[in-house]
Amino acid sequence: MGQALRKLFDSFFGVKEMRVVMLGLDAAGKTTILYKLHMGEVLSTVPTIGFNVEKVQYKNVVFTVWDVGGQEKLRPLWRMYFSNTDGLIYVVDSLDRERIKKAKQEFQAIIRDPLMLNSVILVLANKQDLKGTMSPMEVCEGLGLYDLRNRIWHIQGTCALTGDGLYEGMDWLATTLKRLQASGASTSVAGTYF
Ligand SMILES: Nc1nc2c(ncn2[C@@H]2O[C@H](COP(=O)(O)OP(=O)(O)OP(=O)(O)O)[C@@H](O)[C@H]2O)c(=O)[nH]1
Ligand SMILES: [Mg+2]
Repeated sequence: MGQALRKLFDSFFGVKEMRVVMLGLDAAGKTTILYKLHMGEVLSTVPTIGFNVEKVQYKNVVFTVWDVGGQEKLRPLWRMYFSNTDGLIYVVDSLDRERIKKAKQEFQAIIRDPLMLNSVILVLANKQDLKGTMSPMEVCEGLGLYDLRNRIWHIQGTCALTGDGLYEGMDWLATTLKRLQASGASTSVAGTYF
């Protein structure tokens, strides 16, 4: 189908395209999540140097998801992916209590960046299958989500290996972005979590 015809077809059926950037410390599970969403499979991953990008369709929203490597030396490059971003997916390894402060510091720097002020925020408290993990509520406290003002955010517990919670998270993102687009509003409500 030609590009113009595809656009007409998509707008007729209400298909929206959204750009999402997925960030988080190294080994949080970002690449595993991307391919679980894209292919429905768990691929064996190596630490990402650079980025992966895939289209993920959920209901009538097509997300272009950028998954960017989270190693310390790569984090200064995150900013390169901030422009025109509708949503941030921030992935946390919920077992990694030692680095929750670091995860908070990086998270707060991202969301305060001028290019990210209008992005809605989905936090995935990943690896919920492991024993001794922080609950989504603990991750919420750890990142300082409760203190955010004038931002739209949501936290979701996930297990990338089984896919648990991933579709609930994408559902929130799709519904929220569509609602915002329809109202032409910018971000100005408090968060939700479960
Ligand atoms: N038990 C468990 N392991 C997971 C889960 N998600 C990811 N992993 C494992 O965590 C490790 C790191 O996953 P990646 O997806 O490569 O992590 P990443 O966030 O992309 O890391 P970088 O590319 O270095 O930023 C892999 O061994 C995954 O199999 C999960 O929900 N539960
Ligand atoms: Mg990766």
